[in-house]
Amino acid sequence: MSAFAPPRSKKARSSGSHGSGNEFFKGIEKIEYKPGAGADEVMVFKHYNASEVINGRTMQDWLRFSVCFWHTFRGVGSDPFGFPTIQRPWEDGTDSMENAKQRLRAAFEFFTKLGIKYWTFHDRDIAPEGQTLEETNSNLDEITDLAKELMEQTGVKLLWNTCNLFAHPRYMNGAMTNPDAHVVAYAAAQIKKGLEIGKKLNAENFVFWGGREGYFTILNTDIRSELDHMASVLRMVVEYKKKIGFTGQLLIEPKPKEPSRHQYDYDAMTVIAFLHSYGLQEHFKINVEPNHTTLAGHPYEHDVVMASVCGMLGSIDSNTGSPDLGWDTDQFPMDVKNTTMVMKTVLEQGGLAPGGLNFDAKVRRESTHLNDMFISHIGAMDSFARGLRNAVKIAEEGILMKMVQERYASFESGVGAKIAKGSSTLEECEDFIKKYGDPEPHSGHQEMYESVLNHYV
Ligand code: XLS
Ligand code: NI
Ligand code: NI
Repeated sequence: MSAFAPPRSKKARSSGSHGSGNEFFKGIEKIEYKPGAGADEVMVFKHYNASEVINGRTMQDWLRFSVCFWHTFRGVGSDPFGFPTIQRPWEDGTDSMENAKQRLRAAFEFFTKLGIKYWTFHDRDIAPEGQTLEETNSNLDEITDLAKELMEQTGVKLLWNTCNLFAHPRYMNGAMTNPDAHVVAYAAAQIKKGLEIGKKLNAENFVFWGGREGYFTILNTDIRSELDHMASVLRMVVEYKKKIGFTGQLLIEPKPKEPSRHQYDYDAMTVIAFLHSYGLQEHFKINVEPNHTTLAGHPYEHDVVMASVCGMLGSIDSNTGSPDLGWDTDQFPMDVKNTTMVMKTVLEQGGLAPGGLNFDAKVRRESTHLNDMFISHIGAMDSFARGLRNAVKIAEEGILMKMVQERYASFESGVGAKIAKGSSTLEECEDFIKKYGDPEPHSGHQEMYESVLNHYV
C-alpha cells in the first residue's frame, strides 16, 4: 500500500518557493472539452462535456467524478520490491503540518484545473498522526479548517471521507475486529472523529473499508465474536451519526483479501448478508470497487449489478485491475466495455447520488511525469463519458432490454405469474407438468447478446 507509506526521509527544504497562492501545475490550464481532437491530444476531454445534458441530466451529475487524495497526493510509486519513483514539487520530504497544507493547496489546484467537483480522503492522508489521539485530532482540526476554506473557494465538495484503520501497527490484528478490546475502542474513537469531520466538511458519504477486518489463520480467530464486535461498532456509528446530525450516507466497501488473507467484507453479497444478519441494512449501502470485485473472482461489473439489484449500490471506486494479476493494482479504468456495463446499471437505477465515481486509482510507478496525473484522470473520465453515452443509447433503443424481457415472458401469465408472485404450490407445479409435459429447450443466445453490446461500444 505505497500510498500509505510515510514520505521518504530527506532534509526538509524551506517551502518558501511554494507558499500559499503559488501555482504548482505551471503551464497547465483548465482542461477543455474538444470533441474530435486528434489521437495525440491527451490533455483535453474528447467525450466528457460536463455541462451537456444527456438523458435529462448533465454529464457531470450522472458521473459525479471524484479524485482520491491517497493515491494521487500521497502515492510515491513504491511497491514491495522497489523504492519510491515519484517526487512531487510540493513535497519537502517531511510529514510536517506545513507540508500537509502545501499538499492540500496543490490538490485543490489539481481538482480545479481538471474540473472535478468531488474529492475523497482518509483521515491519515491529509494530516500527520500525533503522539496521542488528542494531538492527532488537533492536527486534523487544523488541516480540515484549511480544507473547508479551499472547498468554499473552489466549490469542490467532499464525496466521502474515511478512517485509515489499517496502516498503523496498532491495527495489525484488526480494528473493529481486533481480539483486544483496547484496540477496538481506539478504532471507535478514531471513527468518532471521522464522523465529526464528515459533518464539518459536509461529506455526502462516509466509507468503511476493512483491510484488516479478517484473518490470516482461523486457528487463532474467534470469527463469531469478531463479526459481533464489528456489528457493535457499526451500531455505535449509526447512533453517533444521528446524535451529531451527520447526514452522509454510510458505505461499506467490500474486498475479498489483501492485506488480510480473508476479509469479512468479501464481496457485495457477503456484506449485504452481514448487514441483514445484524439488522443494519437500513443504515448502510455498498461502495463497490471493481478491482476488488475481480479479486473476488467475479466479472468486472458483477458487484455493481448485484448491489444495485438489491437496492444497495451507494457509490463506486471506479478503477480496474489487471485480470492476469492477483492483486489490487488500482489502475485507471480505460476499458470502454467495462464503463458501459457500469453506466448501464447506474442509468437503470436512476443515478448514483449521493454516491459518485471516485477514482481510487493510481498512476503506474513508471508514470512519473506531473502530466501523467492529468492524463490518467482525463482518460478515465472520457472512458466513463463514453460508457454513459453508450448506456443511454442502449436504453433509448431498448433492444437488449426487450431481448431480456422476452426471455422471461413465461412469468407474465399462467403458472409462471403465480410462481413470480409467490402464490403457487408444489402440487400445482406437478399438475402443470402432468398436463404440459417436458419444457422445450430455449437458446440462451449468449453470442447474440454479446454482438448486440458490441454494436454500441
Ligand atoms: C483499498 C481500498 C481503499 C478504500 C478506502 O484497497 O480500496 O483505498 O477505498 O479505504
Ligand atoms: Ni477503494
Ligand atoms: Ni482498493
